[in-house]
Amino acid sequence: MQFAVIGNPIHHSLSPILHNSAFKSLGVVGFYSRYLLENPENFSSLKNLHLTGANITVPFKEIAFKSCNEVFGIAQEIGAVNTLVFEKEKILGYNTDALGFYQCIESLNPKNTLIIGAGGSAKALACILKAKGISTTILNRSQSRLESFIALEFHTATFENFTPKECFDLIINTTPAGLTNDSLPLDSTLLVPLLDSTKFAFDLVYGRETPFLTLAKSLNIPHSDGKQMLINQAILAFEIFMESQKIPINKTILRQSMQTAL
Ligand code: DHK
Repeated sequence: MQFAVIGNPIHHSLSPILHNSAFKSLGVVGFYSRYLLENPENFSSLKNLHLTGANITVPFKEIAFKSCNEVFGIAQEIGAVNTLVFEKEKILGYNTDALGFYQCIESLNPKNTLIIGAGGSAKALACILKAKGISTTILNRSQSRLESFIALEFHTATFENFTPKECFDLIINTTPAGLTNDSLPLDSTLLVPLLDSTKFAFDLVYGRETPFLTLAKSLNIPHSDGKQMLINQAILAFEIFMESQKIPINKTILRQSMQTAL
């Protein structure tokens, strides 16, 4: 069985380490690699790779959604998938980012959250938070990207018109600010008071401390990067892959293996 994570760029992805470690620990014969897809128009050509399943990352989660014959669970509302199963005639789509994220913050029991950014990841987080009954506000630079959140009845604001009337239990940065540069996702005059009054700061970026997390740290706010979310979504995706092939697995071994792989 061959699997891959597909995106552009893709060289940074840690998914092969996670999944190949699970194959080894479970004694399942399978191999997971990275695949750089340069042109989104070639998305349908992925069928020719004869993969059993795949994970999809930036910027193809929405186009992957559209290429599916069937989409399951919360992915239907999100409009983006990160996990595909290739059947003979069909592509099945799932979103494990949403639950993978929620598992990270569940124990914090937040009543309200602020999401910075309005891309595909923000949508996944917003939808699962809503499904769990947690009030969520989306804050973004431009109005245009907020429209799909407004259609789903989220509270939204642009950086320009945001006047916070409440403290947020949890603030999440979903923008790539700090991934390839040293910028904050939001001007510090707005961000500092927001972070200073929150209970927890979460950044989806993993592998480096972003200025957003450095700021949270300097304000003594508990915080976390995106590493645990990456592990959680991979565990959930691996379970889907194995279920699709009717291969029973020991979930404790799977969890231990991925948890210690990075
Ligand atoms: C990144 C994501 O956002 C996930 O949705 C994919 C991946 C895997 C990565 O390998 O970086 O499933």
